[in-house]
Amino acid sequence: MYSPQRKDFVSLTLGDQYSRSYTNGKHRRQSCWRKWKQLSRLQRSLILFLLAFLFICGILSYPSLTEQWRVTVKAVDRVEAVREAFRHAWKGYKAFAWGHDELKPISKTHGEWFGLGLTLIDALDTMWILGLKDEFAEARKWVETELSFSKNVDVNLFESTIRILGGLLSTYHLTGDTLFLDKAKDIGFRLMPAFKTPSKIPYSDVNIGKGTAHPPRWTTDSTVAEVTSIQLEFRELSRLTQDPQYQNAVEEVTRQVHRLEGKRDGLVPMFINTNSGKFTRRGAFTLGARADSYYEYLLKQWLQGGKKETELLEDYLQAIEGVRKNLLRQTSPSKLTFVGELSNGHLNPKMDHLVCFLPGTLALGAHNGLPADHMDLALQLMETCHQMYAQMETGLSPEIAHFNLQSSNGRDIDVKPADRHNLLRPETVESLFYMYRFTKDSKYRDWGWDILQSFNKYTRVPSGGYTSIGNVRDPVNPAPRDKMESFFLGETLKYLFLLFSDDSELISLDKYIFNTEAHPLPIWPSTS
Ligand code: DMJ
Repeated sequence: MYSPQRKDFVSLTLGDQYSRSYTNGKHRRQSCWRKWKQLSRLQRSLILFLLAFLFICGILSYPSLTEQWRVTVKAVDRVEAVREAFRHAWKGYKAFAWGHDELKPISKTHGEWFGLGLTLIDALDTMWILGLKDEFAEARKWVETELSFSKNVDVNLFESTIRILGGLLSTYHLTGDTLFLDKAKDIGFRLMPAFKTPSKIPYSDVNIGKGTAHPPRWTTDSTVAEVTSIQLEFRELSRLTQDPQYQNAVEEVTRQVHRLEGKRDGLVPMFINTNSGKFTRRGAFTLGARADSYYEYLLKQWLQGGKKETELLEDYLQAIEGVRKNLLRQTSPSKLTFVGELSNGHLNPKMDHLVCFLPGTLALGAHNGLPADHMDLALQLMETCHQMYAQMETGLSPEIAHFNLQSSNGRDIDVKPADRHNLLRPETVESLFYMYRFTKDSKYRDWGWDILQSFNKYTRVPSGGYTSIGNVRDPVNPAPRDKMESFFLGETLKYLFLLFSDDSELISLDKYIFNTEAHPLPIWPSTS
């Protein structure tokens, strides 16, 4: 008797609750309907209009919300794809070239240039920026225990400054680890004999063990880009060490080049003599090899020093006008803007891939208050550099492109057989990074993504590493060259990562300038 009673009680109670809420709901609906009927026709129309408006807003914002979500997911995927590419490159370097200058990924061995672990040092700050802690820790250990500059080796002043000194200084800034500053001081000091020349324009080569320097065997000339693109690093070394000798040496070069005869509307020749201090082999002007970073460092030194050194700015502005006046042309049929080369008054319609640093540099200048038409030019040149990739069968740019100026039919871009190689260079992705940071136009990310995919398709070596290739026009046989340049890790992958990263405070362009090897150095605080 007990259980049924309890059961009845429960079912009754529930039934009562349900019936109460049911009648309540019904009652509420009836009273709502009554209230609605009591409203005037105008009031009812207004409410209906408002509801319809909210409904349409919801429908319209749905795609943009989903698009935003899609973009975020895509950015995360792309950032991860760069990390994966770095790990793959590092795997090859670790397995076959650990502690050596360069990986030869096909033959699974290494190449030596200076014998100083160039790839490892060039890649230090990239690992830090990509958040690859384990890889960074093992590389740091190598620097601590194995890296010695007390070696009887000849190194190129420019290359070791931008890659080794620059790499160590930026890693010191990012990590605060004084191991890297000590190593930077050591190599900086050992490079100083290069400046002991009759003119104080440095020699190209230094023996860092013996403390002697010399020009290349066949000439007493140095390359203009080389002697004018070591300033950011040596100036920073002086600031950190409070020892002015480094800054004094490189600024003497800047002063002399500023005054020199033989420029054309601010454009510099490619060679300078270490005895006379004068330009030689005058009459040839390019923004490519042997002159490129002269222009880059004018702007970046001006920024590094807090926009006070007006001669640097004047030289930069004059040079960009010189580019417009002497070197700028448009192709046929598509009107691509490019920077040609001038040789004894004759315009040669060719452009090195190296010139693709220029859109990024122009955009950086415009971001810092230089004329808006610098940005216009940056936009046009960026398109051309993109086309240098997009029009090739592998999606990778050749080392040098020739452009069509004839109005008759033809392709805008032609590549000579000897220029079809790709060395995994960074300049285009470098500029894409600047352009994206300043415009937020997602097409720059998409172009960078296409490039990364082409690197993965045509230059990735299964056992680890990436290789430069000999023919960007042949997707069936791109002709691997068996060499991974240190700048692929130091620059190319770093700029791709920063291009895809949504964190624009990660190496803010208002706080850092990148040296020409993509090593970020701080813009000096105004008290420096
Ligand atoms: C790098 O060593 C530097 O970017 C330099 O300014 C030019 N050449 C290579 C990359 O292409």
